[in-house]
Amino acid sequence: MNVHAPLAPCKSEAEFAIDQDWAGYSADGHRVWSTLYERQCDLLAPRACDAFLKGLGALDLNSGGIPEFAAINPKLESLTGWRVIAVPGLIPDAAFFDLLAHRRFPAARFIRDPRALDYLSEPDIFHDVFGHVPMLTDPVFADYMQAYGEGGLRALGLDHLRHLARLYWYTVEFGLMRSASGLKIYGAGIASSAAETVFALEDPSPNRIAFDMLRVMRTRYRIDDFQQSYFVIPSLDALLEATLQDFAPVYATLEAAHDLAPDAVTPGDEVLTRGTQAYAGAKGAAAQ
Ligand code: HBI
Ligand code: FE
Repeated sequence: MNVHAPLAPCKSEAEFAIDQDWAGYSADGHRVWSTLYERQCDLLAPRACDAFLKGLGALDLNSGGIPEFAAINPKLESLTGWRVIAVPGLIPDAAFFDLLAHRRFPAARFIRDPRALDYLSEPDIFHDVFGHVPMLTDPVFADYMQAYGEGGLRALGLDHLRHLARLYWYTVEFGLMRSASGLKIYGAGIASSAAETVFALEDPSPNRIAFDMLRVMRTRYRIDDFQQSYFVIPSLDALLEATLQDFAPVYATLEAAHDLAPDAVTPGDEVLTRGTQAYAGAKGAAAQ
């Protein structure tokens, strides 16, 4: 990818991009960002992967509270050709995949309420920008995200969207990675959550299982609480390589394979940690 090539026009950007309206943020909104930013930087320093920390250092995401996309995009584009665009909220899958395929990351522009720092009904700008954008400065992950978008566009016509969504969920959102100093975080859903940053690495409750493309695509996920299983990649290169394979045989196998529950452990798994599921059990009991 020649990062200096002009970005191809993208119809979904024309259709869904809105103005970030940075001048419209309140002092409270900027304060919420800075509070979340400082808390997560402390928690992630020993827990995030090198690519995330390097990306955070390369981008100035807290100079005056909420970052202005027009101010961070030149640096991001110079590193990997990616840019962040403001969108009204969750957009249709086809548009989402089209944006990723053109190295445009769609981000919400609203920030959460100061009275609900730890609860989100849908991704806000802190999740989308602090959680996702630092990894987009890494050339290998940047290629993975574009390959994911291209794969998503192909999957749309093949009725395999739910499998692609699981791949996104268990890597881009909730992925863990091996490192010389233990497991590290690269998933945005973890990196933007104070409690899950600690839970994902240190709590005995969840399973931690070596990443396998087919296994991840068969595994259902929770959207309303901490994950019951986390999948661990050996490296970003390995993740990219897994995505550049021909998916046809994977899809053929998926046709004949039944889905797996979020807490499942199967005989073929390389289990790093077999979780107690105590957290989910206690929550489940409480939910009755
Ligand atoms: N839209 N803005 C936005 N952000 C997302 O993360 C997003 C989306 N639409 C669809 C979507 N994610 C999911 O279907 C992905 O798992 C594919
Ligand atoms: Fe996200």
